[in-house]
Order: sequence, then C-alpha cells, then structure tokens
Amino acid sequence: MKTVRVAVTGAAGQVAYAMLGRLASGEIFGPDTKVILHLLEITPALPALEGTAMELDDCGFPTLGGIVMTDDPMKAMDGVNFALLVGAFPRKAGMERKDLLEKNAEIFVGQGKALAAKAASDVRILVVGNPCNTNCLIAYSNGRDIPAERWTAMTRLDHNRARSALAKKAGVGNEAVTCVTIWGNHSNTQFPDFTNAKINGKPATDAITDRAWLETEFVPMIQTRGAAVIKARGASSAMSAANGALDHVKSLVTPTPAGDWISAATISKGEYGIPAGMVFGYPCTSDGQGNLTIVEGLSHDEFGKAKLAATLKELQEEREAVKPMLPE
Ligand code: NAX
Repeated sequence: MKTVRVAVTGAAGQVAYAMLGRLASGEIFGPDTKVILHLLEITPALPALEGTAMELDDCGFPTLGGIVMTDDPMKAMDGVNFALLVGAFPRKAGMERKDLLEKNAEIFVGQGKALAAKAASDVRILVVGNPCNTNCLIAYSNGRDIPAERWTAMTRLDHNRARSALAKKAGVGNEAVTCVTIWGNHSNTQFPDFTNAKINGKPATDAITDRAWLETEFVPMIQTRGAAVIKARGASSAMSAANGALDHVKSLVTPTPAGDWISAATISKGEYGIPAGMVFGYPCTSDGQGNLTIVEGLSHDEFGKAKLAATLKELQEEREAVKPMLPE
C-alpha cells in the first residue's frame, strides 16, 4: 500500500464537508493508496472539525490511513504531498474588497511559509479559498522554496460550469465538450473561452452558431454562476466546488487525454503576454505525475482579447493591494 498525505484547510467548512469523504474513499488516489488527511482549522472550529472526523471514521473507508487535526499550519503541512487550501476569511457586511484581500493575505503568508518549511518535497498545492488567484500569489511568494509550477488556484469549477452550459445549449452530453478554458481570475472578470472550445471535436461555434448568446448570455452566466447558486440555495457552491477541486487533483495524477486540456490558474512565465509571476487561469495539460504544462499557441479574437485584458487588469489591481505581503 502506498500512502499519500493530503492537507485540507477550512476542514470544518461546507466545501471540505463535500470533499473529505471522497478524498478518503479511494476515488481519487485509487484502492491501493492510504490517504492520511491533515485537517487545519481555526481554534474555535476545532470542535466542529471533531464531528467531521467522527463521520469520516464512521464511513469505515479501507483507504483512510489516519486523520491529523490541528489549528497549527506547521503541523498541518508536515510531510504533505497535496495541500488543498480551502479555508479563507469570508467577506463580511461592510467589508471593502481591500480589507478582504488583506485579511486573507495574513492567512496565506503563514500557510505559504508553513508549506515551504514542512511539506513533502513533491508537494502540489491548490488554492480554493477566495480570492483564490491572489491568495495563491501570496502563498507562493512566501513559499518560494517550492517551485513555481507546483502552485495552482482553482478555476476547475468554472471550467465544469462552462462545459456543462455549452453541452446543454448544443443538446449534447458533457463528454462531447472539450478544450474549454477559463482565462484569468476566478471572479466575474474571468473569460470562459468558447472561441477555442470544441463540441464533438469541431469548433463549439459550429454547433452553437448564436454568437450573441455566447457573448451576452453564456459568458456572464459562467462569470456570475456562483452568485446564482447562492441566490437559489441560500448558501454558496459546495458540492460542485468540492468536485472541482477533486477533478483538479485527479487531473494532476492522471494524464490529460490527447486533444483536450483542463483549466487551472498557475504562475505565469509570460505565456499569452501575461506578466511573469501573476497567478493566471490558463489551459493546461497534465503528465499524470503532478506536472502541468500551459497549452500555448491558441489565438483570441477581438472579443477574447478584450476579456483577457479586463481580467488581467483586475488581477493586477489585486496584486497591488497586497504588495506589502509579497517579498521580492
Ligand atoms: P465555509 O465558511 O463553510 O468554510 C470555511 C472554513 O475555513 C471555516 O470552517 C473557517 O473556520 C475556516 N478557516 C478560516 N480561516 C482559516 C485559517 N486561517 N485556517 C484554516 N481554516 C480557516 O466556506 P466554504 O463554503 O467551505 O468555502 C471555502 C472557500 O472556498 C471560501 O473562501 C469560498 O469563497 C471559496 N470558494 C472557491 C471556489 C473556487 O472556485 N475557487 C468556489 C467555491 C467556494 O465558494
């Protein structure tokens, strides 16, 4: 039996609740790998975390190798092969965006340092907690002993949303939709790229010829889908968010099928004219060994170029707001 250690922060929260059972069940790492969960919470949430751990025990998964529960990031990150940084400071009434960025910056400075100090040498990191691109930038900037390409922020939920919406419009199954990309920020400036997407191997725009729908309904629908779920459910996306994070991890450990790609935000090396060092949503392929490669050579029409510019501008503003937290 192999063993994999997976840190999950915000482990008493609702996304983690939808995620932990699936992580422990063998679904992600297979039946021959024991999963040891390292669960991090803030001190007041530790009693609730105990409850989640009791439920994990009660599932009786043969692949659950153990549970570490702590409020200390150094202990949580000790020896982990994957770190899913889900916990974040939520936006409260009256809070400015800048306050939110700063509050979260404190959390991700500490977790970046803890990862660099304690994680296993092969660690892969996914930031889910919002604002996830900028939280990832902060953690990476404070954890530079870990190579840049190991750090990612989650755009996979947006990717899955876009795939499903295109499939529905075209009247095909989700599996017929490939080559979807979420460019830029996981926010309402993201660009869900239909121009490079495919349906049954052909340009999605051949199957969906209503360009006005794509530009004025599809794009805003994906950009604001999170808010629509909150309005309907009275709580933010949890099942689909957990699924997006697990799809991301599955993609890291499974090669991407030829002719397709996934969406992930990762550290730019200048691809597509994005300044190096930004955490930007890109199309990526995985070698199945934990390594993502940005797909290059795609082109954008005027509509796409404007969308890319808008999401880059927002990310640059976020970076400016947290600059003091970014060591050179
Ligand atoms: P919850 O409020 O249910 O849970 C968050 C948990 O994080 C809480 O239990 C809290 O105590 C914990 N926490 C706060 N600060 C912490 C710290 N310093 N260390 C460890 N734990 C800490 O939120 P939930 O619905 O689970 O969402 C979690 C995060 O995911 C939020 O930031 C949310 O905005 C973000 N999302 C990101 C998505 C994405 O696509 N990137 C989609 C879904 C989700 O909304």
